[in-house]
Amino acid sequence: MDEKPNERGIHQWSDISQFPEHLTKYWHQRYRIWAEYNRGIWMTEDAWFGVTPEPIANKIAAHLAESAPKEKTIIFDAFAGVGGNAIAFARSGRWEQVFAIEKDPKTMKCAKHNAKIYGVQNKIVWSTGDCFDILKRRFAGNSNIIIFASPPWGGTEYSSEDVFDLSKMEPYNLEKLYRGFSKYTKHVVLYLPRTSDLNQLARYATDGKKVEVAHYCAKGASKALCAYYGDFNFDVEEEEDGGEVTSAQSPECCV
Ligand code: MGP
Repeated sequence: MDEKPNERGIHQWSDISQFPEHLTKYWHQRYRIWAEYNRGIWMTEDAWFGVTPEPIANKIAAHLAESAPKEKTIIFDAFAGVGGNAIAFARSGRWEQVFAIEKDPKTMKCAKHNAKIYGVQNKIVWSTGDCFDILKRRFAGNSNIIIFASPPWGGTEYSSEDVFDLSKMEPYNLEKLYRGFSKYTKHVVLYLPRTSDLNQLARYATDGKKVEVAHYCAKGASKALCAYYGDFNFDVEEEEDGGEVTSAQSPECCV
């Protein structure tokens, strides 16, 4: 795709010599992050560590497609970033509507462009703004929605502690996220650090219900986890897809 970004802060890096040095490790992962990277993916600097790598985004989309109650037809990606998850949701074909919300207009431009590369730009409803405001304006009283959120974790320092304290996550901690989203639906999926404190996650389980936590792994190591709140049915047989992404549920956090 030939379209070039013409705005400061939006990049289409095609050569390591122009690439920010502090992000070099992500340059080497670029084809694992975007299989179609060479077709002209647009990125911001921060997007390199926040975007969900494509095989993981596809795996999460497949899990959601299989496990969400059939009557739920709308998926709301609260922090769409440069589009990784929303593109995967749209490509899964499971949803009548995929909403992608992003606060930063430049990041949003990247997401729309990247969705065009994957042929799904028109299958996504895009909104630039604060996800909590948009939920309030458009989704009060809507019962068909599943909320997926891959929030900022406060930068790349999240792995400096053995256990990540979700009460300290910036700018939105677990309390703010869960309380903010659960006003609209009990089906809330959070993409969080692999080292997240599972006891903190378990505190938000509704009485007598489990919280399913799945680790999403690449090359044998967890990259991140998803906490699934609500009635997701994971009792279905998982198909072996032969890919390099695996997931493992963590029964120890079920309550
Ligand atoms: P990472 O820890 O920055 O890189 O991100 P890496 O190389 O996988 O880790 P290392 O320890 O093996 O060197 C791992 C994954 O976490 C990324 O691919 C993103 O999907 C996710 N991720 C990282 N950060 C800092 C964020 C964030 O702030 N928000 C979200 N939603 N995801 C993040």
